[in-house]
Amino acid sequence: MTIKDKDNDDIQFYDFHPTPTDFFGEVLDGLMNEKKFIPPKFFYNEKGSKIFDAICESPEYYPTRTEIEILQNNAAEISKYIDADCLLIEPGSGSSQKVRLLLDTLKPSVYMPMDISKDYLIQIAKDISTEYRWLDVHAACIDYTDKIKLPYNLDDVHKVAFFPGSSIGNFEPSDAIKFLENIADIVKPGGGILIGVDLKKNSDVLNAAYNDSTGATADFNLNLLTRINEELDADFDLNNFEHSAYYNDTKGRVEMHLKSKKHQTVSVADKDISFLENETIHTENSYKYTLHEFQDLLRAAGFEPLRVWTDDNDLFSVHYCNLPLN
Ligand code: AVJ
Repeated sequence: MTIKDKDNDDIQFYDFHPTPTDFFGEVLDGLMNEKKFIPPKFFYNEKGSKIFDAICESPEYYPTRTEIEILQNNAAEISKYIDADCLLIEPGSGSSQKVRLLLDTLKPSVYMPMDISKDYLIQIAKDISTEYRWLDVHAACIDYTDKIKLPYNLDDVHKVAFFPGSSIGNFEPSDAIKFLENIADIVKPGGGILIGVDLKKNSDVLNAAYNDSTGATADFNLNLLTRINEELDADFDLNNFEHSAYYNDTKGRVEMHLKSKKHQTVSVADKDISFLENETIHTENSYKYTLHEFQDLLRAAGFEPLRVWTDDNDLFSVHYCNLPLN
C-alpha cells in the first residue's frame, strides 16, 4: 500500500457561498399559510442534531442501525459496482459517519463531502483526512437543494454520489426526481449513485419509529418551537403543543405535526399567530417506498437500477444505480 505524502489533515476546500437560510422569513411564511407548516431542515440546530442522534439510539427507530448493518454486510459487493480511484461525492455529508463504513473497501481517490455548515464541514473533512492518510478530501460548502456544481471536472474519473439515511424521503416524490436529475448531471453518464431508502412496511412499525418510547422524537419535534422562541423572539408555550406523528397510508408517508392543545394565540416577533384547538403545524414528511416504486423513481431521473441490498426483515434498502452512457 502506498501512503500519499500529504500533511496529516490537508484538505482542499471549495466555498460556493450558499445563501444563508432565512429562518425568520420561512417560519413566518409557513405559519401564515392556510395550512401551517415549517420545513424540516430547521430541526437541525446544534441541539436538534444531538436529539436526532438520540432518536437513532432509540429501540424503535430502526432506519439508522439497519442501514449501517446493510452497508457493513455488503461493502465488498457494493465495491464491485464502484471503481477504486473514483470520486465519491456526498451531498449533505453532516458528520460523514456512514461513509466511513465504505472507505477502506471502496478505496476512492477523492472523497468530496458537501454541506451547508462551513465550519463543521471543514472540521469533519480534516478528521477524515487525518484518519485516511491515502485519501484526498475535497470539501465543498454548498446547499444541496440548489443546483450542485463540481468545483472542477474530471471527465475520465468514475463519479459516484452517496446519499444515505433516507434523506430522499423528505422530498415530495416530484422533487426527489428533480434532485436525482441534479445528481445525474454531476456524475455524468457512466457515473452512479448509492442511495439509502426506507421501505414501506406494517404501519405499526412505522408509527412506533416516529413515536419512540424514549420520547426523543417528541423532543426533536418540539425543539423546533424552542428554537423559534430563542432565535425569533416568539412565545410558544411548549405545554400547549404536542408531538403528533403517524403513517398516512394514502400518501405513503409518515407525517409529523405539532398539535395545538387548545385555542391560543402565539406571537412571533411582531406577528400574532392564532391556533384553533387541534390545529397543527406540519413539520415533516418522510416518504416510504417499495423497492419497485423507488426503482421507478430512479428510472424517471434517468438512472438504471443495478442492484439493491436489504436487511433480513426488509425494513430498509440501499440501491446502486448507474447513469447509462447513452
Ligand atoms: C433524517 C429525514 C431520514 O425521516 O426518518 C427521524 C428524520 N424525523 N425521526 C426520517 C426523522 C423523525 C429522518 N430523516
